[in-house]
Amino acid sequence: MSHLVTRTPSLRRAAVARIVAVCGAAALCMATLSALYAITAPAGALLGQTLDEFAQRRAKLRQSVGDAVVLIVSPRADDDRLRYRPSNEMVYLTGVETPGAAAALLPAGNSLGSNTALFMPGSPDEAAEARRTGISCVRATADMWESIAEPLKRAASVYIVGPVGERGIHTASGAIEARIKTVNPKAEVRDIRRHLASLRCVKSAGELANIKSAIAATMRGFSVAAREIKPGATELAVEGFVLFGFRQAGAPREGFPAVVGSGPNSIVLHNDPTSRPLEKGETLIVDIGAEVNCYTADLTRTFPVGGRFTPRQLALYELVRSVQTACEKHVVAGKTTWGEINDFARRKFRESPLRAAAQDGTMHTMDRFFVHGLGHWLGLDVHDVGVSGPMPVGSVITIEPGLYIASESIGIRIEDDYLVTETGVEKLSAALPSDVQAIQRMMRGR
Ligand SMILES: [Mn+2]
Repeated sequence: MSHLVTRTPSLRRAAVARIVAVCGAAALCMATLSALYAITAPAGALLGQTLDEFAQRRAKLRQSVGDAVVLIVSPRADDDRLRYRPSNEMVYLTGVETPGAAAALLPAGNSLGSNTALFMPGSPDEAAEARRTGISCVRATADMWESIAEPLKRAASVYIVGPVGERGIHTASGAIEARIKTVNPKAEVRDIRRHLASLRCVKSAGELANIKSAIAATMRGFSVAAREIKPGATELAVEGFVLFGFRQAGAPREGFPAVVGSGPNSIVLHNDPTSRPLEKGETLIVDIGAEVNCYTADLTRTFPVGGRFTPRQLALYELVRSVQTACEKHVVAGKTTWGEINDFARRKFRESPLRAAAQDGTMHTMDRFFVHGLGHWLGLDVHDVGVSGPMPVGSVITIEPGLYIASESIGIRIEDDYLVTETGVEKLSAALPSDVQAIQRMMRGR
């Protein structure tokens, strides 16, 4: 269930050796090594986190909902085409990945004699996973409604995941809401996600370690794929090499579908890779994120097909890099909001002396070609939940300026992942450089 954390030390050494073999610069190797060694998880850990981390989250959530009952139900694995992904709420609060498992947070003095009850579908393996959570009250999911009937009847409010009321009628949460109403018609059913969002925004030590592991696996994807970026290769093939690198590093899933776009497709923000062959002189955007222990990375690099940017591409590339650097320095925890830093990035693009043509031929300052938000929260989701106000210390963000000039078929984006700290930001993906020389080295496989 846990991935990188369950590797044996010798396997991990082998992975390190492979990464050393593909690294050129000594600085890159050292940073990569430390990122990999950070994967080591504490004893008794679940999904790379201590049992105490999960218990603290449940206690904080309990504080924010008072005497209400919180009921979290994981989806069942009923889709045989997609790899199962447990619900964020379940893994965040309990570390349990079992399909169809459920958890209830209950007010004190309830008939189960525990603040938390775990409900498992019932095989011996699943019982073993339940024991690893440290939650002592474990029942079968078949008995869930009967088990929580007494606390449900007493509850004025019950929180569930998902839309409630009219909006939830045709969803799984609608069925859960209806079931709650049959037990307690007077209970007010509410959505728990807003309460969880402010908790999830600030990362614990284990969550941060998972994001660093996801970044290390994503870097592996870049180093494998960069060598294959050459005229005649296709976007789909580049995606395949990216996924090969992810799996080699132990990441079982991606946090989002890989974006691989060349030439005219580099203008398309979420370009699904196609069989279009790459052509010399084009830019290629590779925006990828491996998932480790349910946490994802989100990194973008732009490569020159054929190994060299044209002077025009280079000027645009350096502008995007300089805007990213300026934005990194601009973040002040407790003060900077997304709205404000977006305005700041836009102003930086506008101040550049560069100009480009819109498709109607009119010339514009570069802010016209920065067509998306500067970044987002990162965590269990690639566009993670967060707070609406200033960025708190301990939150994790992306900073991803880009330029998309359709009239020249040039798309450029650079994206890195950052921890917001007391003194600014820590670049978690610093081991994957974005200067032109480093990009070219990566493409040469060094
Ligand atoms: Mn992103």
